[in-house]
Amino acid sequence: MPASLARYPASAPLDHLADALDADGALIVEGFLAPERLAALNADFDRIVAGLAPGVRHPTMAAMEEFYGATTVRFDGLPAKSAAFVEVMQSPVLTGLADRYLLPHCLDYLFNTGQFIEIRPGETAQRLHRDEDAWRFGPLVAEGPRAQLEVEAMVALSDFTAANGATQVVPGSHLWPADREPEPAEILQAEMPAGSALVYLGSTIHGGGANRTMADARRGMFVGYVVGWLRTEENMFLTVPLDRVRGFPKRVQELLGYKAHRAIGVVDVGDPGAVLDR
Ligand SMILES: O=C(O)CCC(=O)C(=O)O
Ligand SMILES: [Fe+2]
Repeated sequence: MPASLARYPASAPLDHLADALDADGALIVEGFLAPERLAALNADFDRIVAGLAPGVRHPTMAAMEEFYGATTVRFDGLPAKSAAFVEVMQSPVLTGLADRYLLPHCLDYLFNTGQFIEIRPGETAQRLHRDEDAWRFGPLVAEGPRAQLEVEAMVALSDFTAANGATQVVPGSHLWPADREPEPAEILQAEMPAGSALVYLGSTIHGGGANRTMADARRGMFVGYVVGWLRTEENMFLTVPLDRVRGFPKRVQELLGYKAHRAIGVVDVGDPGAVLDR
């Protein structure tokens, strides 16, 4: 296991990023956001976060409420809330990696969820997990080596430090059997400056860190893609109003679900994109 996560500039060849992801299941892309885009995202989100309380506002079950944190502010629907976010969704680094890891297993992938995640002082460490476990329902999904389902990034919108809740990651865990638990020495933290991104696979063990500071909120943004035959975690059809979708580039419309995966996701047994012309 490496003592630290591999770090590459956003301009690095995709092959180098993929080599690191193959080996460790995670890496840090430095300078993922240009400074102007980082500032635009923070300005868009500042307006929203000011009016939101921490914790889950409409819980579905106690386990998820605990998972999402008591002093963490989270919201989704980001494509409708920030034009800069719509640009991030089309990032050549993330879509290039999604092409590489997901297209072998599907006709096209979908945008799974975008989440603003601000871990505030006093938050405890999130349970370590694999994001792809969202789709693991007992015997329905086999254990062991399997197709990659997700490519994801946790983008730092503020500096991520060990003390303020930088994401915990277990390099190499994307290759482990499902029941292997990490030893404390196998868990690293993705410390990185604002604008950098932790890129990882759906099979990599990770979790939000504890915020042990008095006043330093850790602000991150989750951006993830999933094979097109799974139901997305975020219900994009409800979080992004149709009128906003109509104004997006065609590729973004497709990523939000306005494209059929063969017989899945159809409208009137045909192309769901047709509803955008109505
Ligand atoms: O906030 C973080 O650093 C990670 C959050 C996470 O892994 C999740 O909510 O699934
Ligand atoms: Fe996660």
